[in-house]
Amino acid sequence: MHFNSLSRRHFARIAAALGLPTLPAEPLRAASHRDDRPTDRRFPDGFIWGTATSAFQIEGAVSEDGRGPSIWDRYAHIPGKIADGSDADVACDHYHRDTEDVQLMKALGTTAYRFSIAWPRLFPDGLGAPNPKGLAFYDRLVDELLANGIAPFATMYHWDLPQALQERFGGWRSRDTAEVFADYVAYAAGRLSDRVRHIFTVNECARLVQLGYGLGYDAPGLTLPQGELNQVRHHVALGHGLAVQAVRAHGRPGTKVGPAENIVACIPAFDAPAHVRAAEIATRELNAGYLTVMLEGNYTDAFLASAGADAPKYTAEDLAIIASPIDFLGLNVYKPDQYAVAADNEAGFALAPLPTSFPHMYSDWLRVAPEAMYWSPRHAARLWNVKSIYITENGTSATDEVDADGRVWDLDRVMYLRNYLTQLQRATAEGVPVQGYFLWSLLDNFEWQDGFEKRYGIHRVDFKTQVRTPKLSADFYRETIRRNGVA
Ligand code: GCO
Repeated sequence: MHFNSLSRRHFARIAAALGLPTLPAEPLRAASHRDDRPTDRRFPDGFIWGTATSAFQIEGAVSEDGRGPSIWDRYAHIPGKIADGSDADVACDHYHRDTEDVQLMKALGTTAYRFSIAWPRLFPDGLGAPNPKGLAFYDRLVDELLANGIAPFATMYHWDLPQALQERFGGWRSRDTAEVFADYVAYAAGRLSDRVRHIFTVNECARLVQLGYGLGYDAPGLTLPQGELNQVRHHVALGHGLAVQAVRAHGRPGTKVGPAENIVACIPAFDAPAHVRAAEIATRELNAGYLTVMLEGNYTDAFLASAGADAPKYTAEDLAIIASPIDFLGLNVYKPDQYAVAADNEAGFALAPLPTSFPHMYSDWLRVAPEAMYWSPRHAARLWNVKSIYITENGTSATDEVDADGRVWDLDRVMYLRNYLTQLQRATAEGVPVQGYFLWSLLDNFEWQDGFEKRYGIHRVDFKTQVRTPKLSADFYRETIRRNGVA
């Protein structure tokens, strides 16, 4: 039997018999002794530390106060779509526990919170008459955050499209959805941006299109042919641009707006100039459908050539809308998507195959390579001269075993976070303009098609009792925030 296979309880008994110290039942507190090591691994003064969630994944109350159904409500109730057969009808019951959850954020020392607004709460049918009770929830949440010194950062679309729009327009297959999305954003920004000074338009265009309309994993569960898929992608990018313009026209002057995109992270195989340049070129090409067109105002020649007859149909005006100037770039960074090497081909790069033994975290897709957190914002800053970047998501699932005292010693999540944050600090120390970091996630929550099987929170949620319990990673994050440097 390998030593590591001993159960924690068995080890505790051995430790007690040998008089060895067993784990403290109480949370680990920052050591009181002075630490004389250099403090040069600090983040910039004023760096913003936050946590991130999304409406559908935490709120529950799916039929309360006039909320209409979303495509994810419908999808989660289709047998076989969700790994554990669960749904988000209750989730973390955040709709009724928002005040308690704000106190969890405050106890961490965070000064910002990234949440999403549920379109079907404000417009149960996606358009038409707004639902005042739906808006009232976000009014209360924003006021509670501000009363506790936490800046609200609101995402307008985190995949919960009103089901009525799926039925009326075919969702993002129709340009009309992009148009009514802008109307919803105009309404929300008009009523909240006096206090919500940072707005993200769309969360992860890339994933909602590829997994929702291409591979059929996410709602609405479609598997469209490439040409139609490219047109969906164009409509979502157009929705982003129209939303930017809606915030400019209807939001309080000075409201800042930008996307929150899961950048295709292209990492140099190793840090040699030729491979670094190859990774930059790869980043531009592999993000052509979203970030590149948003920041350059055109689809790349290679993107259009590879699409051929399946290329999206668009006008010059569309491109100008998509490239509406933004104030910041939100990047969701989890994993290395591609490793690039220099190549003397037309593309200027080649992609190295990822070995099957490449390490990953508890989710198979979540390959672990902390340097993704250094290169992704650095590429964005160098390629597109972006002046303000937020890491809008970073975190990992873990097995999160609960010990006899109800504690979760998620050392794997702490290892992941420590190493990614070390790479992020490396980037900021070199002048990459990252203004803040939002940890995914404040709470264990409904992880889309994984249901509640994959836990990403730094607070454990007992979904039977709704009790929230800080994990070791919450202690780690609190200490990192306290010192503005990696603990
Ligand atoms: C995403 C979404 C989140 C996920 C998180 C873990 O990036 O896929 O924004 O809603 O829950 O990333 O997969």
